[in-house]
Amino acid sequence: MMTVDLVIPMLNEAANVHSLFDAIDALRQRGVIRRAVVGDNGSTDGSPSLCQQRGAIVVHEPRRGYGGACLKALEWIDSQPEAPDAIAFLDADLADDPESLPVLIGALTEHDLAIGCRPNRAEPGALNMVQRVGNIVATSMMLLATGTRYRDLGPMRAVRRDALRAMGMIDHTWGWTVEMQTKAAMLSLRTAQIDVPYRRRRHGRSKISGSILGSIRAGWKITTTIWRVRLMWRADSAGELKTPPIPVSTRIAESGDGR
Ligand SMILES: Nc1nc2c(ncn2[C@@H]2O[C@H](COP(=O)(O)OP(=O)(O)OP(=O)(O)O)[C@@H](O)[C@H]2O)c(=O)[nH]1
Ligand SMILES: [Mg+2]
Repeated sequence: MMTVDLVIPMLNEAANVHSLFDAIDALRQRGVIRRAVVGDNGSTDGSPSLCQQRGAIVVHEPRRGYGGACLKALEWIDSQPEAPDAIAFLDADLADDPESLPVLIGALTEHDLAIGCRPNRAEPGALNMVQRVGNIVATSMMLLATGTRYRDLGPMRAVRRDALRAMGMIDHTWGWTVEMQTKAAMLSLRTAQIDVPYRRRRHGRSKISGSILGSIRAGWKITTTIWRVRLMWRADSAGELKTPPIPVSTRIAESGDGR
């Protein structure tokens, strides 16, 4: 069985912490994940201490940004004696169902990366028009840049530790998910795209898609990250690139209640 650590980037999510950790505790008890590591960016609503009370490791990244918080959590994991076999990523707002994680993690027996894809099973309103169009634009760009056809940039995902190491992730911003996917394509990693349920956030404030400015900023970061990685990154750590990339497989998640 794989040892999996869960990384949760979080900013001011106090209203979601208890429900989130109820779900995480259930996963921990079933041995799906070993521990949760929260990457915080100076939340002011008490969410870090709530997470600690619920048994999470909380690391603080002073520089604001989604990717930076993930990197800080990964740095902590790397500093620990027993490295995990894989890392899972989950947003804190419960828009993704943590109960989908076992399916994503299970896919790592045959894949290096498993991405939770939202569009097919999103409840009405969970992905707004800007997000849906943005998804199409970003996945089209990744197709153009790498030859790999992705269906989503969903934040919930699981990746084998060795694959993540080969990617040498650096993005501190909303470019995090596309950096991972563009590099996965350039490394010809085995990637599973698995449909997962997705719902509107019920509590707390949106930091990206809820505002026009946030969406524009994220869109800019996503676009520039795809091309920067494609044009400037060399997959040195994994040896030479194989072309064309292997096809990305598509599977339908069996779990989740369709929320
Ligand atoms: N550490 C850290 N976490 C962040 C930051 N911005 C957002 N987050 C977290 O990243 C996740 C995604 O942010 P959301 O606000 O849900 O963004 P979104 O999914 O576009 O918006 P919703 O439609 O409201 O879900 C959540 O867990 C946030 O708490 C940040 O700057 N730093
Ligand atoms: Mg969200």
